[in-house]
Amino acid sequence: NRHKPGVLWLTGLSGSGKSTIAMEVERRLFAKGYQVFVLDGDNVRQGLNADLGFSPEDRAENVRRIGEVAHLFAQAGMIVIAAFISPYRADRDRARAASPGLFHEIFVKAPVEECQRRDPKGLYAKARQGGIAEFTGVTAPYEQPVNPELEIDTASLSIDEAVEVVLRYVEQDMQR
Ligand code: GGZ
Repeated sequence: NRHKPGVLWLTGLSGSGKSTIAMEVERRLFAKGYQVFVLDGDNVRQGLNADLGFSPEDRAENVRRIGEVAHLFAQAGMIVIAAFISPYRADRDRARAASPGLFHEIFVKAPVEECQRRDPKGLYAKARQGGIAEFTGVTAPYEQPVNPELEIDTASLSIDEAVEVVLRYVEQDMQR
């Protein structure tokens, strides 16, 4: 294949659109013959990281393991799309260091007020009522990326437009 391997690391709040964008980018790249695979909470927190919760320490370990797994996939020649809140800058920087030269940080940006309005799983409401401890954006911090390779404002872009931005990036920056 003509594409380079790499890790597209999507970071952002719950409800920002990370997983939706990741799945659609995967579908579109796969249709073009790319070797691509999504890592997200659904396939990682159920299995590999089923022992981890949401304390700062557990999130750090969650992101550390995902960073290592993403690097293994990239070594196998794949484009990995990792979609995790990954709220701590230091944890993301460690994931970057695990995939030297292969890491692309994509900030999926939406104000917390917008994510609360969307609240597709009712988690923000539950968190505000005290039903979820340490919920990102409510009772736990989110540290915005400083110099991400890409920033996608999902409050002003549709999902389709956001997907196009990522596809354009892959076509411009990840070709051999
Ligand atoms: C944040 C939580 C929490 C807490 C459960 N804080 O929107 P979702 O439901 O489907 O995605 C969120 C997911 C976050 O897991 P990550 O592995 O991406 O987090 S991190 O990178 O910070 O380790 C949310 C759900 O898990 N969830 N409890 N307290 N999100």
